[in-house]
Amino acid sequence: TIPKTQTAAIVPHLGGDLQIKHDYPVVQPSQLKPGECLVKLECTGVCHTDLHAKQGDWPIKPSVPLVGGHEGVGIIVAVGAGSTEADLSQVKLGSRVGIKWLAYSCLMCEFCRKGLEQNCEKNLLSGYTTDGTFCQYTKSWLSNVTPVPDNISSLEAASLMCAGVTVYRALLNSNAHIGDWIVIPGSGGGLGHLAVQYAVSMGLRVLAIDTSEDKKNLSLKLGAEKFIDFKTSKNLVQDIRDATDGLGPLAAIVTAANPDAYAEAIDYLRPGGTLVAVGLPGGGKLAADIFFTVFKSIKIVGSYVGNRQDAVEALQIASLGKVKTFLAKKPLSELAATYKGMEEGKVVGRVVLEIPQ
Ligand code: 8ID
Ligand code: ZN
Repeated sequence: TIPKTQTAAIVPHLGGDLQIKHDYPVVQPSQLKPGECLVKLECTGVCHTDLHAKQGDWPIKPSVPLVGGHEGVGIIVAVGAGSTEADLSQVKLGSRVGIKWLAYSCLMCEFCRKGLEQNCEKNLLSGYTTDGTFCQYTKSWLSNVTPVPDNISSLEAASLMCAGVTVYRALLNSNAHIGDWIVIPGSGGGLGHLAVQYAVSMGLRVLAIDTSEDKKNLSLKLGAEKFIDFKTSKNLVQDIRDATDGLGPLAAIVTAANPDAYAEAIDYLRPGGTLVAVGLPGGGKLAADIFFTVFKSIKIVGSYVGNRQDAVEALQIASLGKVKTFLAKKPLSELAATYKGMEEGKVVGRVVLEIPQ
């Protein structure tokens, strides 16, 4: 039976403090429309995006009261009456599924037809414009949840739903090929540590950039060939070039929530190289030197999460044992402390919260 109320972490208003509520309403099965489902969550990753949402520091604001979270894994416990055979062709009642940032996209518009579901004008964003995964039960959409392969635990699958999908798509957008050098600023964080692994499994050579011994050790353990500490480097451009055959990396996948991490990319990239913008510091500006962008034939690409197929592929690669989330498991009640750790740059890899059952 589905309870009427649940425990949920709520941000009551923009920039407000997080509250754990025990009487937040549960969407009842009878309220589900065709194509919708109710997911009983087991766990959820905490993405830096959730912190941006809580702080309201992006130009597009989240809806409040906000139930954040968009890296959830759980079981479909109810399906909207009238859901079609097509709705139920990939998942059904009882399926273990992942909930990603893109909770809903119409699948019919020009952007959806082109595979740019991220840019669907009717989209709903989990933990931003529709209730997310920092709760026990959340409404989702059969067309957009992702089936989780049996051999990946829910804890390990959770962060693949945002961090994993996003960096997998970003690497595809980088056009880097086997044997190419790429640089990953933010390599010790949630997105970055997964980016290192997807990159290595693509045959890329990884120069990792972050700060602290822990993040250095993790980056190297996960397959980065070299590491540079951005806080201690005296000349980052020179150090990056020196570390990559003197010519610079073919691509930079910037996963840091910090505009500084973008600042010198045009200078250190190899001619013909690609800057892939992933990290989303609120209000950040890309200051690219036009002359050298042209003169070096540089490409600048924005990469925004991934579509349904990207999610399936990102999980598939993990299912083959090539990528594993480095995570600290904590209770939902630790969400506020996790945000604090993230602000201070102390979270290595990901924090994944267990949902009270
Ligand atoms: O679709 C997208 N583009 C997408 C999807 C998901 C998340 C974008 N994001 C955004 C988030 O909103 C956030 O702005 O990516 C950014 C990183 O998210 P995250 O990986 O969840 O954050 P984290 O775990 O805090 O890791 C960030 C790492 O960056 C390092 C930090 O030390 C940390 O390890 N870092 C920073 I801050 N400044 C750096 C710098 N100048 C840096 N590393 C290298 N150089
Ligand atoms: Zn995210």
